[in-house]
Amino acid sequence: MIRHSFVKIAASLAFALAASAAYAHAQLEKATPAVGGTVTSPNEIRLKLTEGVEPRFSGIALAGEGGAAVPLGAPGVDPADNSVLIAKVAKTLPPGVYTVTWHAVSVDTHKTQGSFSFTVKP
Ligand SMILES: [Cu+2]
Repeated sequence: MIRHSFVKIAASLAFALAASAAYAHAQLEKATPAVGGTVTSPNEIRLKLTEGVEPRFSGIALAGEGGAAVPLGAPGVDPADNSVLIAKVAKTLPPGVYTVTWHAVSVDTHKTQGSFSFTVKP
C-alpha cells in the first residue's frame, strides 16, 4: 500500500517536471488585470499567452470570494494577435478578491491551464 502510493507520487512528480520543461506551450505571459494586481472593476479579462491559441477550445472563468462564478462573455482572441485571449466582464464587479482560471489549447494543440487572483478595490 505504501509502496503503491510512492510509485504514484513519483509518477506525478515526473509528470510535473516534464510539464514545466515544456516551455513551448501557451503559458501566461501577461494578464490584465495583472496577476496579484489591485484594480477598479475591469471591462474585460485579457491574457497574453506565449503562443497562439484556439479560442473555440480555450476559456476563461472568473470567480468571486467564496467561489461564486461571475458571468463572462464568450472567449475570443484579439483579431490582431491570436496569443491574446479575451473575455468581456458583463457587469461591474463589487470590491473583493477574484480568481481567474484559464485553459488554452495552443495552435500546436497542446493544452495548458492556470489561475491567478486580482483584487477589485473599493
Ligand atoms: Cu506547445
